[in-house]
Order: sequence, then C-alpha cells, then structure tokens
Amino acid sequence: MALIDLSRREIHCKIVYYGPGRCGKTTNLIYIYNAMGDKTRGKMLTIETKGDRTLFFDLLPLNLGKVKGFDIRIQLYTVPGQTIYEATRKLVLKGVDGIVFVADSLKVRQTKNKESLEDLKKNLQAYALDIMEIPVILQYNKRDLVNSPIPTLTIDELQQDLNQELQTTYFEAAAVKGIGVFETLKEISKRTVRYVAQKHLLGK
Ligand SMILES: Nc1nc2c(ncn2[C@@H]2O[C@H](COP(=O)(O)OP(=O)(O)OP(=O)(O)O)[C@@H](O)[C@H]2O)c(=O)[nH]1
Ligand SMILES: [Mg+2]
Repeated sequence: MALIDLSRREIHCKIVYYGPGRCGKTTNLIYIYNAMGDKTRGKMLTIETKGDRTLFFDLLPLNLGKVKGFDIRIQLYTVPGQTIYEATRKLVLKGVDGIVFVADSLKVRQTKNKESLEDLKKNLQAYALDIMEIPVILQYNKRDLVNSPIPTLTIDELQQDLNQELQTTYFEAAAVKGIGVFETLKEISKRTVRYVAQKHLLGK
C-alpha cells in the first residue's frame, strides 16, 4: 500500500514486475541494482531461489529523488512466474500501486504470457483493484532473440495477445543487456507516483 508521510515528506510506492516464469523479471531488477549507485538503491533482497527461479519474491528499494518537495521511495518486487506459485503471486501483489507486465517474446511462451495476464487480472480483482485503473505498462522482453534461429513473436502478435484491452504503453526490451530496462522503470515510476499522489493527496 502506498504510504504518504506528510511530516517527513515521503511518498512510498510499491511496483510489481509480473509475468510468466523465465520471462526476465528478476533480470530487470538485477540490471537496475547493478546500474544504480549506493545513494539511490537499497539492498536487493532475494527471498528463496532455486537456480535462477524465484520461489518467493525479489525486492529492490530505490530512492528516486524529489517530486514537489516529497522524497520518492519505490519498492520494486518480482513475483515467481511459475504456474504453481499462484498463492505467492497473490500475496506479493498486496498493496501494489503500479505494475510492469513482462512478456516473453519466445513463441513457445505465447500461451504462458496470456495465462499470466489473466492470472494478474484475477489476483488484482481479489484486492478490489481494476487492471484498467491501476498503472500498468507492458515490457516485451528478449527482443535480442528476434534475429536468432529461435522462433519469436512479432510486436503485432504481442500487442494482439496482451494489449487489446489495456491499450497501454509498451517497451521493447532485452533485459539481459539492459535494453529498455530504465525506459520501463522511468515510465512506470512516473505513472505510479502520479496515481498515488492523486489518490491519496488530492483524494481523486
Ligand atoms: N536472451 C535473453 N535472455 C533473457 C533476457 N532476459 C532474461 N533472460 C534470461 O531468461 C532466464 C530467466 O530470467 P529471470 O529474470 O530469472 O526470469 P524470471 O521472470 O525472474 O523467472 P521466475 O523467477 O521463474 O518467474 C535467465 O536465464 C535470463 O538470463 C533477455 O532479454 N534476452
Ligand atoms: Mg525471478
């Protein structure tokens, strides 16, 4: 849940990276962690992993400077994408203020992408949150594989599968190389802070 501390002039927001298993959520956080200085980032916390699979969640706190005199503190979380961890995904979403849905460009993951988006909608509903109201942006990851022999989805196919209803901003990314990672973070942070401020400060 967003927290606005008027006496300390701080705004705290929670952003969750959601998406199917192996789409690159943890890779986004690792890149951000490695690229940011100690003043900006807190300690990255990874709660349980098996190999490179997230079993519970990752958490990266960031201080993004000041907006209108308020210190902006953001917590980035990832969910475990593997289908069996449904209960954990729901738990991690509690109090979410903004979402990056990371989709995998691999053709073999087409169904998993769509299932994960449906799973997100359902889990948001359980907290009385509407995917059409909360800030959500899409990241089409692994675009570095487009010119490889591995079959990949086109942007049109990804848009058709995932962005028909949402009609939201998307970023092409290759998180493993850092491409599109900060563009995604910047946009979701901007939208989330605006959303939280409007909701909590202006009562809109
Ligand atoms: N080629 C390529 N590989 C990527 C990219 N992003 C991530 N990967 C690889 O995909 C694998 C899974 O990445 P993770 O970041 O662990 O995926 P995740 O979404 O956190 O997966 P779960 O924790 O199981 O939900 C790793 O081997 C990454 O190196 C990318 O942009 N391009
Ligand atoms: Mg992970």
